[in-house]
Amino acid sequence: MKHALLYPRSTSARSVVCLDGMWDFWLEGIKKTQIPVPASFQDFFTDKELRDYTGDFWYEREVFIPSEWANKVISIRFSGAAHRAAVYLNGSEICSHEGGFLPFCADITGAAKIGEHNTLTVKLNNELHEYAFPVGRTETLPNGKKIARPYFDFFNYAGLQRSVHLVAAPKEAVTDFTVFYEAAKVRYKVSKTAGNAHVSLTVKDEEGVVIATAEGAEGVVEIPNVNLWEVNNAYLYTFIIKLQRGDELIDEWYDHIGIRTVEIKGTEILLNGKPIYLKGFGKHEDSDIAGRGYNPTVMKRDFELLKWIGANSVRTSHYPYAEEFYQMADREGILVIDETPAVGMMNSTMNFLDAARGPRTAFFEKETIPQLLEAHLRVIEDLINRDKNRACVIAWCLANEPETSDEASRSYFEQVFNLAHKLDPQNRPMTYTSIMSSTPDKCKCYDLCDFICLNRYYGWYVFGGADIGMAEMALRHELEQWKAKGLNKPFVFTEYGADTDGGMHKLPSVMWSQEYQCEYLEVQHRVFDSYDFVRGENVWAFSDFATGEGILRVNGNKKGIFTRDRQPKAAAYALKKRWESLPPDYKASGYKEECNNAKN
Ligand code: GCB
Repeated sequence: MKHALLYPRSTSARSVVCLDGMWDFWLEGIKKTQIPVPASFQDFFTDKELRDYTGDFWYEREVFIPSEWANKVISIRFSGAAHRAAVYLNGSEICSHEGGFLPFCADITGAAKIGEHNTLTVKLNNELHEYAFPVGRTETLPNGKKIARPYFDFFNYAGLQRSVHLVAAPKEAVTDFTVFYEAAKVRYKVSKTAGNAHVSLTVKDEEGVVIATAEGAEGVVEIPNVNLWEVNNAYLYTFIIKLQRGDELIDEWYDHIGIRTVEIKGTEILLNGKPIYLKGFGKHEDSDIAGRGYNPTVMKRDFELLKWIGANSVRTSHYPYAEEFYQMADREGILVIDETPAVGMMNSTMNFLDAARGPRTAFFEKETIPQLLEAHLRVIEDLINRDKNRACVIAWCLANEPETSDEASRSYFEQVFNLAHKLDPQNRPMTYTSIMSSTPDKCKCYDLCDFICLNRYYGWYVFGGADIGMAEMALRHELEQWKAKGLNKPFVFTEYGADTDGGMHKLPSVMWSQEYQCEYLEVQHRVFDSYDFVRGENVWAFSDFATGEGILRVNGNKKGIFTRDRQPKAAAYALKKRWESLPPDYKASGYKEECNNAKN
């Protein structure tokens, strides 16, 4: 059944049926209705109670299983069902799954009525816990209302937010495919179910011409005159894996794969051996009405905006995105820092504020930690397994803003990093994003990171508005402390930003005005530009997004450089100007020498 975890693709040996569309939907207290999949359930309804609903809810639809599938292994594949799911076919439970951001599948071969309609029911639950991701808790108020208290700053969207597929595959099937490379030499490994079928690999170029072949489940294919995958200039080969017995085709699956290397040397991030400077954003899967639902129209617009503004990178804050996002990043040549759903690892409903104030919450001393660690290791395995062949993925971000100032976080993260290093066949750089209270003197885990990612809000949560001059001093002071450590690693600002009302102008600036967002960014960039080891800037955030309600959020988080409907704020033009003027290898040692030579 593991074969169904591979991205669902129809071939001459496999059939895939997409189950997206209208499904029946109900929860306690509302009449059965229909809602679309994929989407979050919360933003369709006009009733506030429904939007904030916390607990179990159900999706159901009829699924026809064709009689031609009688000899196949039939699975249902969920690209993501948030936050936990139990799946039933014709009333019998066939599987359950914890976690909303990674795919899982269930074998329904035995339970399915072939050549008939079957009833597929999914019971979902969106409660938050301290032992599951994303971390939070669920409270029952004195008035009896159950409510989710996220320890993170995004709306607790849930539902069948990604596509659902039926997959019919042969009994002897490819279950996994892995590539790793030394430039043009591609090592590959095919895993399959039991059986004696012969494995072969064919590689086609973008014109569909076969340029290399290999035999056997494991080996090396040499790509002649390789077109490397580059930023904004992607090249994807098609790798076709076949299982054959004599002339009979048993199974076939393919993937589009870019060839590139990524490594860190000293303070440089190298792509294909050349230094790169990251320019881009932390993002959310978030749009009007669809919520966190996979939304190809919005995704397309986002990639166009990324290109327009001169960005080259995105962090998938704060969870793995839909698989189609990485496929598009692969095609467009956008670099991705791929993040696990490990967010909220601080005992607070406002960790972004506490980040600035730095209270100790002893999160890693909680009794829920062993169970949370288990969940963490599982998502790392599932994430790396899902995205390991994506050229766009240049690094793994193993957590967002954990309380690493706590001594107890050390042994936790040693285990997290060890597993991730062991699992990634391409040995990509690993990191986590560091919260403001994890200053160089307090952080217990930074040395585990191959590059250091700072989320910093000097000029917003601390020293905002009239105090912005102090913000520059404080940021410089912190960077001096990091410098004094002599880490010889790249630093990337993975978050910095200021909430901004897309309609507000004010001269002189005040916080929340578009002018202030521009001034804030100017200060940060002036500081980044004076430190050689700063090798990337990912602004928080790409666009405004939904959060829970509260006195710090005006209908969501407004730190977007674009509004929620993806129109530019004034800062977008300032960023475009800056990013288009920075050379791709900004700050590279070779680049500096060239500049000096040009001056002399
Ligand atoms: C952070 C969090 C992010 C928040 C952001 C903010 O540190 O990582 O999820 O949205 O700050 O705007 O406060």
